[in-house]
Amino acid sequence: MDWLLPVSRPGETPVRALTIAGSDSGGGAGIQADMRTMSLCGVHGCVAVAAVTVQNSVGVTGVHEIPPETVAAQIRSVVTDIGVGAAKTGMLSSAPIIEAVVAECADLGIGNTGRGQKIPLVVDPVAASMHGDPLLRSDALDALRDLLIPQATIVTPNLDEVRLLTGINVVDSETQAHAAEKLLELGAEWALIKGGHLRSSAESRDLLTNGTERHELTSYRVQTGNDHGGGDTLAAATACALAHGYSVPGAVTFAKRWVTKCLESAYPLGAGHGPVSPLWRLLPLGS
Ligand code: PXL
Repeated sequence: MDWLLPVSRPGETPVRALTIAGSDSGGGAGIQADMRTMSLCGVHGCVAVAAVTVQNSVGVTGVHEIPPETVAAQIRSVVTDIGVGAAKTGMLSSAPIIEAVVAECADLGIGNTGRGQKIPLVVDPVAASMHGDPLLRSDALDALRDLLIPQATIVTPNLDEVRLLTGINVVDSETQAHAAEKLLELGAEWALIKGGHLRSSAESRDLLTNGTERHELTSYRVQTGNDHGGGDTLAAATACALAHGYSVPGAVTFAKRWVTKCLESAYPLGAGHGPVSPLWRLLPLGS
């Protein structure tokens, strides 16, 4: 377990990270998944809630958006007092919320701001739940593509989100590389194109590139129907490692191992899809 992130001593202030995302009342994805992973990675998680979903293991039946100025105020409040080593975005729901997040982050030095000193920003471009319920308004796609992606230190779409953002249907390594190029053209510093939804392959083969470096990250595919919150967990673990000062390839390598363990520990919940789980971390190491 020497791959795990270092943990602070009791009483010592831990490394901090910020999630700007939606709440999942079922506790499987969104802010709840981010906070679980941050806590069990030993990172203090701060939160800017962008939307509240009414949700269980079967689906999403309601969305209540937080006023954009309140989302921005949460970000400013924690960054200017507590300080964060990295931030991540998840469900942002609407164009006005995306615009407020982008402006606030730019002002606080979060993400690609065009200025020197910056706090890394992981953009998980959440568009829909695994049940197919929308988590992003259709008129917010342009804001996501044109405003938020250019601010990303790394963008971590699933293959449905890749299709939405680039129009490319990833079916093999060639289309995976093409999609990565497109996301870099949109302005992201790094793109991670997951192989997780390529159901035909026995392995999960993700491509991570910044246009100069190219990393193929392979892990075996964990067969489970309980993978709710998997993308959130990967992005949150990446943010945790970036907050610790890891390079982007180092952070994603850590996050892949983390999410694989969480997929192995996923459990059934309710009548639908259960969540990936970082609770394995509470077991004695090595068990
Ligand atoms: O897993 C993506 C996601 C992110 N955020 C919220 C969600 C979901 C999926 O359901 O509900 C709030």
